[in-house]
Amino acid sequence: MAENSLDKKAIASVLEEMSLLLELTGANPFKSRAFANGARALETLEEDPATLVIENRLESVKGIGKGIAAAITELATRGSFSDHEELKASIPAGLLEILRIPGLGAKKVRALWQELDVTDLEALESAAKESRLRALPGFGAKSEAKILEGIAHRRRYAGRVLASKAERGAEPFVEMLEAHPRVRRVSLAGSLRRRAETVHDVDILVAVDPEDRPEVMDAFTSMASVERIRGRGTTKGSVVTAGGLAVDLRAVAEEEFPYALHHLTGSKDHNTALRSRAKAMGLRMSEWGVFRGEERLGARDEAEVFGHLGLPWIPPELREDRGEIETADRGELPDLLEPEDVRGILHVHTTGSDGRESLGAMVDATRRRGYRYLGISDHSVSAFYANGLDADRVREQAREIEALRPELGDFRVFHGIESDILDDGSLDYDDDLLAELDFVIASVHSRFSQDRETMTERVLTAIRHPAVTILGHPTGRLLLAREPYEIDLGRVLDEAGRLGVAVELNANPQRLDLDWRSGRRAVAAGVTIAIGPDAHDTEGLDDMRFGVGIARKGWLTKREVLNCRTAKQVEAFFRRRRRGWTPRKGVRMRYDRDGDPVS
Ligand code: DGT
Ligand code: CA
Ligand code: ZN
Repeated sequence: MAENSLDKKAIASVLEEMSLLLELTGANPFKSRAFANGARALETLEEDPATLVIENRLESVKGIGKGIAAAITELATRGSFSDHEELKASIPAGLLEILRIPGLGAKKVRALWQELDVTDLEALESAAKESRLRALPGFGAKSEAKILEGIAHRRRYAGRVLASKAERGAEPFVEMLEAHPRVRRVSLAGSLRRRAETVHDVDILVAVDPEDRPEVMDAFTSMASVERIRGRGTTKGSVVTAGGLAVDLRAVAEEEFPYALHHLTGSKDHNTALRSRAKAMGLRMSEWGVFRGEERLGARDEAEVFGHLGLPWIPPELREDRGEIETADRGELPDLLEPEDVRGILHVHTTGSDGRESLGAMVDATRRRGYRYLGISDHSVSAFYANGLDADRVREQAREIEALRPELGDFRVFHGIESDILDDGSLDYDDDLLAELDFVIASVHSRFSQDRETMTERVLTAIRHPAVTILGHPTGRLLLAREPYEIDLGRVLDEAGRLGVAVELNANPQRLDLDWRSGRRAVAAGVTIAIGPDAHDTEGLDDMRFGVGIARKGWLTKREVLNCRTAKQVEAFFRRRRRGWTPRKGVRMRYDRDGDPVS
């Protein structure tokens, strides 16, 4: 098959969209339904559609007729379907956005479009606010309110993507530009360079001589992943990739590069703060330079830009106007942790629970990446949806780890568990079993909607259990999908600091929880941070770098991060927490703030 062929899921989603587009344009309903049926048929198909194409068996599948078979063939071989592309180009792009608002199907969106000329979210919003929607059949005051709510919700998330996704999308562009003979310098800028957790678009800056810019812009806009060109001049290009990612390119002269890079990296608030500083020093700062009167002060790199303002270079992660300029001025910027400072990994899952790879495979992959130790933490028994381990299987896993030991040399495997925090804050096993483990990550995986006081007490109770060494993903957020649960995080951090319980910075790109905004608060509370990939396969181990990025953004140094320590130090950290604790057999205890059991 061609290299840009699509898989089953991707083909099904094009068919699904085709069905919607047809309905939107008011085409024959049978035709639209045929595509919807085709999508459903594919979803339940056990075989790879590519095989069916090769063997010419598509039409023998129930729900796939001649026309749909042709569409699937085109998608499976070329990676696109011309009718779909034409149809999509023929309607306002905003209609597909509107379709994502809950309660608005193709029929209603078509009415909005045809009757009220509503073709994007802004127009929809004003029409709803001005009570103009209720003139249409099927719309009323209630649906107007619901639509406004839907728009607000989408706005909160819309147009933003996970940094991990943006990074993947940006990579081919940066690589191409780095290899391009006319490009003198390249850098990512914007929120991606600042290592934000979600980004609106990708900003890339290049230094290119004026006469070479058209050629570089051509190369940029004709990249394979570009689906749409939003704008194209000689100094600025803007495209959208097939994955829906917006990528902007700015071209400047080499001598402007350091200033442009600083400007384009932002954040806007940081830039504004820095400009006021310049002003107070009798200078003027813009994206083109720092000026004393008419004179432009040259700079070869960003360090010299900051130098003109009497400051050391401030790492991009910190440029959020959260005190970095004052701290830099005092010469007290933290020595941010580096990826190489991380010595080991805590928090991975295996096929024991819901992981996709065996314990042995996870150990091997961790060693091969140069780490010195690994902490296994499968799900606990209450997490039935994740195939959590019962007590017998925990002990079986302990024996499995024991059996690996002879081959490990000085690589350490810590045996832990990710224990659910139950409704009342108790853990998921009896105390004697917890005591057999090297470490325990306690995490909330259920009842997210408890009120703030209940949730806070629940988590405080959990971390007061002497077996608990790490509090997992402390706010439970899923970026762009689920808000954090209500919790008094400050109180939790203070208690974790007092107890010597580490707090996780979950490095999974959809979590990145602890939020970087809480990093300095955690340090002030004396909390140790454990950066954990929460890996469910070996590839997931590579998510560590997102965790490191957020740790840096949270002003953390290697001193505060548990897994920057040696295996021996980590072991001592685990042990210290349990000192003076006498676990009792066959009981599940809760503990008060003094560490005394409560029943
Ligand atoms: P994003 O794209 O929303 O994830 O966040 P950024 O920070 O990448 O924002 P973007 O792409 O709109 O602009 C890139 C940088 O350009 C931004 O971080 C700072 C600079 N910038 C943009 N607009 C302004 C402005 O109005 N004033 C100042 N001082 N800087 C700006
Ligand atoms: Ca941006
Ligand atoms: Zn978890």
